[in-house]
Amino acid sequence: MKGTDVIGITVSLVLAAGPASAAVLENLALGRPVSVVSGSTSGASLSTLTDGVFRPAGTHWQTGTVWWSGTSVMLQVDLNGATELSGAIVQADNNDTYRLWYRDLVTGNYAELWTVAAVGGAGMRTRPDPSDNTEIHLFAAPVITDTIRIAAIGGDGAYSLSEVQVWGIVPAPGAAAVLIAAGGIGRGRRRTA
Ligand SMILES: [Ca+2]
Ligand SMILES: [Ca+2]
Repeated sequence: MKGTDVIGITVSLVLAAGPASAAVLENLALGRPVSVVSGSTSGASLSTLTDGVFRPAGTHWQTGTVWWSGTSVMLQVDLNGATELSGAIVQADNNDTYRLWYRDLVTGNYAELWTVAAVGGAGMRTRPDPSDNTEIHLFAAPVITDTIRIAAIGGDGAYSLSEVQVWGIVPAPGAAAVLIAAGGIGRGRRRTA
């Protein structure tokens, strides 16, 4: 099958282009547009989720945040093209569980990326490290995507977010084409979520 060899070559190029350990990661969600996929939110503008600004730790969950009730709300961040993501930082109400998904460029489906667990304290708390807004939760493996989604999946029914960051390597002009090819050439292959 001629496709198999092409896929192997493409993956090698992507890995060769950006070893995460040597590269500087940047917040690729910074300034990117946030939209509502389902449900509706109250409070601050959706743009505050990707403005790079955290609320002071312990801020009341409805003060300067995007908040809602129930688990019907799904939010989406457009990353402006295919990019490789290595990790994420989320600031959310402390006593709930949230989840990030990424759009799989091969299948078009959304796959789980990170389940953001509840933490101690009260009010707005950053994950993975409530005491350090710069610590990045690294995914098990980098993913290539152009869109992420986030939702509350459980807790006390009162949910809020104040910052959603996804960290990756800014593609060099030539590397962007390779990333897109990696998603396109594999069309039809299935990945396990
Ligand atoms: Ca913010
Ligand atoms: Ca809550």
